[in-house]
Amino acid sequence: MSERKQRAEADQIAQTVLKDGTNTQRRSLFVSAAAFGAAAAIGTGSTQALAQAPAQAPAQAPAQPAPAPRRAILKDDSRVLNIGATVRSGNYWNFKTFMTPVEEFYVRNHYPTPTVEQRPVLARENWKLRIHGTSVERPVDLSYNDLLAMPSRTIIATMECHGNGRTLFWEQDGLTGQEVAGGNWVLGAVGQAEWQYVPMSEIFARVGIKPGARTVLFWSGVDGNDMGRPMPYSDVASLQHDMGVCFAMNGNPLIPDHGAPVRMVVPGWGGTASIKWLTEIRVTDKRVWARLNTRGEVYIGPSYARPEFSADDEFIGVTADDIKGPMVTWMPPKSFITVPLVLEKSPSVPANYPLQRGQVPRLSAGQQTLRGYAWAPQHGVRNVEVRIDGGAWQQAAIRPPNLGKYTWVRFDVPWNATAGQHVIETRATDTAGTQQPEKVPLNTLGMANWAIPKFRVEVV
Ligand SMILES: Nc1nc2c(c(=O)[nH]1)N[C@H]1C(S)=C(S)[C@@H](COP(=O)(O)O)O[C@H]1N2
Ligand SMILES: [Mo]
Repeated sequence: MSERKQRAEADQIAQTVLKDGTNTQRRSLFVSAAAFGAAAAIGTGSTQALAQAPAQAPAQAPAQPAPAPRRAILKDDSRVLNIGATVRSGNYWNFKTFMTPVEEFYVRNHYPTPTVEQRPVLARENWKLRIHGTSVERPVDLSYNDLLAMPSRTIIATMECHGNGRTLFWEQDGLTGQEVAGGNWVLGAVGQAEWQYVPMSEIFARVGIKPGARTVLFWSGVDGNDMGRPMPYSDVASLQHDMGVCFAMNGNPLIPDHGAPVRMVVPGWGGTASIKWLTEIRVTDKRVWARLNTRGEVYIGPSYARPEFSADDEFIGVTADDIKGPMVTWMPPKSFITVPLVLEKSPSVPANYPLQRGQVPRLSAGQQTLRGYAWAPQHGVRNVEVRIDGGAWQQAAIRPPNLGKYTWVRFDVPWNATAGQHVIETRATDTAGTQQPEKVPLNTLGMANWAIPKFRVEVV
């Protein structure tokens, strides 16, 4: 199936999901009753329309019951934001906990979540992980039970989509909305979980790696035939204890939306490296190019050099012409307060966003505590600062725990809010001294925008 056809199919599924009305109920302190009522009314109308459909079916309807509408994402929509066909954002303005519950964790799929019914290979008893390649001494096929019998570790780490914060390009950089394409995550394509995994060090020890390995290709091929990510062997080797083949999230087996039965987890790197529905790891002495390191999840723009390639490289479903820019690796330091960003210029406003286009969230006047999250997965958060209306930066208090790199911290800062419009900014600095900048260079896929976010509020 062509990419365009697949996208059209995904959009159609999303329409069904939107119409089923389950995703419209959202409570927020910030939303006026009128706005909320309008959203709920749309949902109710559609639900009734669907409920009446069977009664209008002709008498000679086929004996086969109509199949239930297929859902692109299986998790309940009540605790996530529906921003597109196969994508759900976390409702970051509602985040309170250090660990993100699985139900509130963002989902980023390029295709609908594959189920065991559609893809029997995903059943635990059928699942196999093939580990092979020119740089592997002893190729193996691991079953699910073989994997669980291997030594495993757990790590607490954030996972963040490369496109998280794309909204900041539209809202802050004075763009027309044409320059940057992609989903409107606002700031919620990030969450923190405890991942249980068999480290790459164990995998490598099991199969033996020959000298001269250059690339480790993590491949699914289950949800779409271009879903796999090559990683330089040197990066995998340096992360070999911290990244691995993951089978549990927050203490429970993975659910389908998060890659059941088995996915990769590469802490600190943009989410794409953490390939879901994993079936194959191939280690090779060649450089490898696929969709997710050529024209997807890469920095494309005047500030970014197109990577070098050679005729000897391996191309999977792409050609040298598809190589558009360097792939995103580590996610940069970022921060937010738990207030929904005003969406004014963004090309789209998610259907169940708590604010309508241009609507400014309201806070009551008086003593407030502004709360937020900051993360800097490569080196860990050193400090977080907040400033109001362009005034002096003030240190926020970082609330324990702070587990260092890979994890986020929660912070808070007191504010005596006076009536009127205000702008609140947050800035994280990591332990290497890297600080969120005022602006980041444009890239056309809107990757990794880590500029200081500006939260507009109206105090009444
Ligand atoms: N097979 C497969 N793996 C995938 C993807 C996908 O579409 N297919 N999306 C990637 C992207 S872009 C991200 S951000 C993470 C998201 O993981 P999550 O949905 O569990 O939050 O999965 C990655 N792994
Ligand atoms: Mo992503």
